Amino acid sequence: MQSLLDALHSDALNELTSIRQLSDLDSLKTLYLGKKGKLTDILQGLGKVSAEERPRLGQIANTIKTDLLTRLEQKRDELQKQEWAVQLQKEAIDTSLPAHRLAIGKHHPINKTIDDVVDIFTRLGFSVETGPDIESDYYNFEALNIPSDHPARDMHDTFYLNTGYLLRTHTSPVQIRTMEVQQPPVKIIVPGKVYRCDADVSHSPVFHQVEGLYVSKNVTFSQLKGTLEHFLRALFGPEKSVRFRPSYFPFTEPSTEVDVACVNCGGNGCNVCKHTGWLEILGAGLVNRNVLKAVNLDPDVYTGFAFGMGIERIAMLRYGISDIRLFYENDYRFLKQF
Ligand code: 2U9
Repeated sequence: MQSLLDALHSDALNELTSIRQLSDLDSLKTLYLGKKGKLTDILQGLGKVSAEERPRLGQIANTIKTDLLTRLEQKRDELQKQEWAVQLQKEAIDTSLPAHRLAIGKHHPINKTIDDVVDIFTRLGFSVETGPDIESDYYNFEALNIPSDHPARDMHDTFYLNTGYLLRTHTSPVQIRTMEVQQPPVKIIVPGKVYRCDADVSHSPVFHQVEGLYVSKNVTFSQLKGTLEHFLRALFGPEKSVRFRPSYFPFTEPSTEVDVACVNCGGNGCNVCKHTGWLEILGAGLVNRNVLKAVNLDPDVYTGFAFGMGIERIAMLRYGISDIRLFYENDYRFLKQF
């Protein structure tokens, strides 16, 4: 029996040296030391051995078993380390390689234009006010000297909501709301979305306006002219020619429309300015007496100037964009150019 045990020991050690994979290690363990393995087989013959021999052989069998278990574990460690080494090699990361460049977001040209316009006015002491997109007929029209039978209502292409409510067609209701709660001097700039039922290459049913209002004692038309001239040169360049034409708005009297020399041809005439050499940028005027009365200000004590501009139009002229819809499609190829 001893020779059987010795043979088993050396066979197992031989096989162990040739093992290359962790999975084979388990099979070897089962084959020699498992419940139905070779060692158990041999020990079944222990019954036939004399009672004096039995403890000695039992001890030898135990020593062999312990030795094999130790060596199996050593081999397991060795193979595990080899496997990890191979895996590490395969999955190695070269930290010296340059990283993938992340696509960095850009300011949308509409927001950029709003920011630039608002910045110029805040530097002149205007503060920013905003208000709700859903307005009452009173704040959008009545208080601004546009009663329901006024022809100017047609020009606003209003989206009406439930009786008495609508989507604001201009940001002017914010100026009314501000004057209701703030005593003059009121000097505010009001950016925001406005809504008009109109759509083509240069009109969108939702667009952006920036309006301004200055109400105090002794506000004059020449202050309005100086302010707007400064604004237009700050936005379009210091040498730009500016002209004021007489116009009409229900909320201002007198009223004016303001042009700058064409950004495309410099005033010589081209498609962009329809061969006039001028681009219309702003509407403005002195606040109508009826509007001051609507907010309980005495028009013989207070005067004011107001102005308004469409941001999409300005952005299209600044960046040479011919279709307004490009602003709203969020095509990254368009947006990344700004
Ligand atoms: C109050 C009093 C007066 C705001 C003004 C304009 C002239 C004007 C247009 C420009 C292009 C609208 O987007 S657009 O179509 N705006 O021409 N806006 S004066 O006048 C006000 C506003 C509020 C209390």
